[in-house]
Amino acid sequence: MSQPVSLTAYLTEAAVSHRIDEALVTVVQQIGAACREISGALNHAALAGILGATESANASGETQKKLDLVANDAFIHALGPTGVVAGIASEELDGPYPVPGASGDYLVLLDPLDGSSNIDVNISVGSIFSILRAPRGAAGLSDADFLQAGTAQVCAGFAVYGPATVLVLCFGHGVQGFTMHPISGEFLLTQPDIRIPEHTSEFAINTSNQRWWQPPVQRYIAECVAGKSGPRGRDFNMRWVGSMVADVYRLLTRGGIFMYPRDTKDATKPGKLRLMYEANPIGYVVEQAGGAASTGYGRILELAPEQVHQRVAVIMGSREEVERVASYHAAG
Ligand code: P6P
Repeated sequence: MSQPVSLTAYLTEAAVSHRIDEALVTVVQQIGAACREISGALNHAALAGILGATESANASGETQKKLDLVANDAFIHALGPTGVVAGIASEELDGPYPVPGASGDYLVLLDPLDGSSNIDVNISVGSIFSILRAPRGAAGLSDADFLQAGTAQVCAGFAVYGPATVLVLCFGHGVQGFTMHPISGEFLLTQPDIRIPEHTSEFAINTSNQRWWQPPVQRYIAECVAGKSGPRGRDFNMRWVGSMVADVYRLLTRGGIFMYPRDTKDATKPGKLRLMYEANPIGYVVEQAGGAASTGYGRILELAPEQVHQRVAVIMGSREEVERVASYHAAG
């Protein structure tokens, strides 16, 4: 079996074929380095005594795990010295972080450790990243510079720290999946040009929230659960990992629909997941793989952001199913 293409070799070729500038290549290589470091930290966490929670909470009011901060630091230490990242926004930072001394043109938005409630029970977690251009470079950087629609992303992707550590990467020219070699730590292209199957019989949703779902979601899930004798005429399967990256990697691989819809549990929140560093980057990947990413009422990537930690309803995956759910929302 020939040696798969390395991330470095892929980036070198993509720089030419997709005119990706050297600075952006550097940013992605450093994101890969941070993911490699985080993978190692997770493998050793129980032995190093860094499982468990800290005394602090993030801007969304969620208790921070020790590894949330380890992951956040890994990205800052990997990206800061490049000089090409003007600023970083992160789930773990109250506000955007202007990188000292940077002269760069890129902004990086991060969920450094997605699904961290799963860490202590040894279930897959991940890192999510979104890359935007800094509209005025580093000199004039302001918080508003981060508030760009998902369609403005120049690159996005995520890592899953599971049985294997994988990196999913997209520059707007298709979706590439890399697997980290457990010994060399090199990311090798194992899933080139990922396409989501349009047709699926698998849904992912936290059904403990069922009593708070709005009617279109109630209808869609009830029809899936009704199975062969119901209006869908076939049985469906359900999965819910509790880590968006793990559920999405599955649907990228074998199809499916992932849903964290708006519900009435807290009427002040439009959803649970964050727009800027969860829904937008993952939605960008899903769309590029031939799927769809909707709030139920519109395309996620076209939303005009109002603040960096804002939440959004998320319905994404196999195009056929997402369009069905959106049609139920349109019908009211
Ligand atoms: P719940 C993890 O905290 C996360 O942001 C996503 O990765 C995941 O899909 C979701 O929240 C899980 O939420 O309410 O099922 O614990």
